[in-house]
Amino acid sequence: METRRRSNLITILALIALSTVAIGEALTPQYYWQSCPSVQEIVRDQVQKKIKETVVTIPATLRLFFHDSFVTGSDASVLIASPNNDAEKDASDNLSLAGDGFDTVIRAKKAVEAACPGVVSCADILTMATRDVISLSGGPNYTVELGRYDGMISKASLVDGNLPSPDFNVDDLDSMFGKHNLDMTDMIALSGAHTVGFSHCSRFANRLYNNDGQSGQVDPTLDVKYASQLQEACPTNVVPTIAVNMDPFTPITFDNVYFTNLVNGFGLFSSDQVLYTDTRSRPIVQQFAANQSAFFDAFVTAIQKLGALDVKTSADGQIRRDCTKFN
Ligand code: HEM
Ligand SMILES: *[C@@H]1O[C@H](CO)[C@@H](O)[C@H](O)[C@H]1NC(C)=O
Ligand SMILES: *[C@@H]1O[C@H](CO)[C@@H](O)[C@H](O)[C@H]1NC(C)=O
Ligand SMILES: CC(=O)N[C@H]1CO[C@H](CO)[C@@H](O)[C@@H]1O
Repeated sequence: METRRRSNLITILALIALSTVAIGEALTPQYYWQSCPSVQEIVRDQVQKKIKETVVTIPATLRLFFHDSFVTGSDASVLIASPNNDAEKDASDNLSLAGDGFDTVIRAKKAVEAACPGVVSCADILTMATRDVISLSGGPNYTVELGRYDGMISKASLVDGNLPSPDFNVDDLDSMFGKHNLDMTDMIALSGAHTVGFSHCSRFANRLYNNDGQSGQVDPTLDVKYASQLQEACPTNVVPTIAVNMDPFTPITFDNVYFTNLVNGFGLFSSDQVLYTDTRSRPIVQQFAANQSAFFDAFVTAIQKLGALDVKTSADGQIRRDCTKFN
């Protein structure tokens, strides 16, 4: 009796402690209101300047945020540079991460440090910069939750098996996104990020020349004319540096054309096109193709979930001085 009462009390105290931590460390849009009131304007200004130099900034930053969040959470672990080439960014899946995404965060961090040194995390700067590239390219402008700490672990080996592959089917995609509590709608909306940016030929060449492992076979779900245009852009003896727009119609605008592309057979990866060919995901693709606001609403919900994955706190993180190095 006595023991049970004591253990109940311990349970209650433990619950209070847990909820205090959760509330104390919860992300909030107001996180820097006192410590760095103009952080959002400073970041947006840097992002805008960088986009004027090169539009590659837009897809590069967005993809960097995705890769960071899916591997050990939204904690800027992907930014760490390693002398031994064994950090997260050195993993083979990261080979194609464009340097302009890294550069955007590094520049914004420098400007933020000049105004309020030592208080804003690189993870929050990447989150703000991602919102900015989306809203500055025609996409939704949404409120970002802030208060992330920067992670203390960055390993190439942790990337393996944690990023989706362009030959995934709907079950593969759903199970990988589901591990992060992202449902089918979240997964489809986030795939809409492929409305901007480039892909190297090697990531989809099998659909042009060797579909289902059959030599000479073209993926029948590809629009015929698009398939031959892609074959022209990506000859079989292709040099690995060639890349094509993922949305051939509006490649630098964040819009719902990605989804109308899927309806018309213009999905670049089979992981894109299966969202339309699979009857379980097709209704959502059709809805996003017909209604851009519906896509934007779902995208904002999903990307906010992405930014809340495995967030670090003062207990297991730090505010990095240099985004590419642990303090
Ligand atoms: C659904 C599963 C996904 C797969 C299989 C996938 C795969 C890929 C691949 C293979 C590339 C081309 C890389 C290259 O060759 O340069 C790419 C590019 C890109 N991905 Fe994804 N991705 C997925 C989801 C996402 C998500 C959720 C986002 C962001 C929210 C995203 C954002 C991007 C962007 C913006 C690019 C263009 C990068 C650039 O131009 O530098 N992707 N993706
Ligand atoms: C997004 O909203 C903020 C706050 O209202 C505003 O200052 C900013 O200019 C907006 N960005 C775009 C690209 O419209
Ligand atoms: C489009 O989606 C928006 C936002 O989800 C919704 O409010 C609106 O009713 C939809 N429009 C149509 C024509 O279905
Ligand atoms: C942008 C970037 O840092 N890419 C790196 C990805 O991994 C390769 C292989 O280790 C590096 O050479 C790249 O610099």
